[in-house]
Amino acid sequence: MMRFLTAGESHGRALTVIIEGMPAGLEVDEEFINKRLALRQTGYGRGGRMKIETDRAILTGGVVYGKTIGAPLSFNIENKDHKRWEAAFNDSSSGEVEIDCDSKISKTKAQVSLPRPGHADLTGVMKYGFSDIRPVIERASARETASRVLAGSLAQLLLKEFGIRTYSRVVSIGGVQDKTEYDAWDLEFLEKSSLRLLCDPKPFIEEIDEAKRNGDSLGGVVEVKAKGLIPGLGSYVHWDRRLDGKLAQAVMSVPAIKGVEIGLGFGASRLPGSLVHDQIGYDKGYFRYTNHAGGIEGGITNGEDIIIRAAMKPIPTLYKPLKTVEIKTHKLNEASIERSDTTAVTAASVVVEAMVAWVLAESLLEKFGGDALYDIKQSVTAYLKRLGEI
Ligand code: EPS
Repeated sequence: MMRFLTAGESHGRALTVIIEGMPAGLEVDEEFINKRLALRQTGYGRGGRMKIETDRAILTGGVVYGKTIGAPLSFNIENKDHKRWEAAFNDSSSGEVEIDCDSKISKTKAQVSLPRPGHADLTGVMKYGFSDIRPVIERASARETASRVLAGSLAQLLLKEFGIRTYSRVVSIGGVQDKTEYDAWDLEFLEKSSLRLLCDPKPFIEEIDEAKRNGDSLGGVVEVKAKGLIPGLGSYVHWDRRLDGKLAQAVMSVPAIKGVEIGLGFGASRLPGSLVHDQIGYDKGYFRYTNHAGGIEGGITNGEDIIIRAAMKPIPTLYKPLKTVEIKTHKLNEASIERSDTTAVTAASVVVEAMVAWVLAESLLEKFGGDALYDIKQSVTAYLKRLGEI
């Protein structure tokens, strides 16, 4: 079984990732991993923090001679901003210490007592019994998504060995939408786009600038595509083995994601069956004339591309704050302002792709599992022979 655990706070010393279940013999391409981490840091509309951090994977276990050895893999990602927060983390006065932030709020106490609507601030304080929101912010922060991209990049390296590749793009930010169809992706254009868009970014940049001027924030929609799928990953035999269900859970677990669609998604509910279901053809293997199902039928990959979209809500920190209640006095007030991004939809596209890659790698190992990459390749070859695909 594959799984990964993450630890670490947004301004703590480092993030830690432990990845279990990777077969032995996989080449760990650190340059690729670091490229994915760097990609997550991009995107017009991010705040000051990304100028401080340069996320890099520090390998601490599980690799010998550049390859996995079947043991857990472990990595750290340094938080450069920790320097500024070290005193607060060691502070026994629980948040009275001042932090020198390089943002609009120059000196601030670590302590936070005005929960931001839409954030984990209030639910976290209630659940864990804190008298200060700081401990909640630190772990609930989307900084943790750097760890997910790291784990996802290992999954991508494994998938590549089987010819399976994942891609991601931004579909909309706020009210501005890219109308490009999923089968018209220009990957070269996409890789050069600062917002991970397939179209002209100008209206998107204007939308972000306006939100920033208004002290507001923006959400959006991202889309992930996986190509080269082996038919037969996932299963219909039990609810927790359905691949669409697993993907939805993994994608929904990304902070701020509020909706997930596969293939036509909600659109399928508005059309008759004759326009929804993908007709079947055969040419040295089965294929579908369309891909409205988004590559999954009966909870199982059918070999077509997986298409999955996720809707991200706007970031809860607003420079023009919403109403809230102070947690000690219960007096009405305005929510706290933490340094934040106007939008992070571009980053979310990379994170969602990482989670999709993770679930696909997990499903691949579930079907063809083995301790060594060589054994898994043998199983896949035998299976594809049985299907008549090789
Ligand atoms: C985040 C707040 C900001 C973001 C952060 C997520 O960080 P800070 O509080 O240090 O300004 O930049 O995102 C990251 C650090 C990251 O790596 O993506 C939050 O509250 O979720």
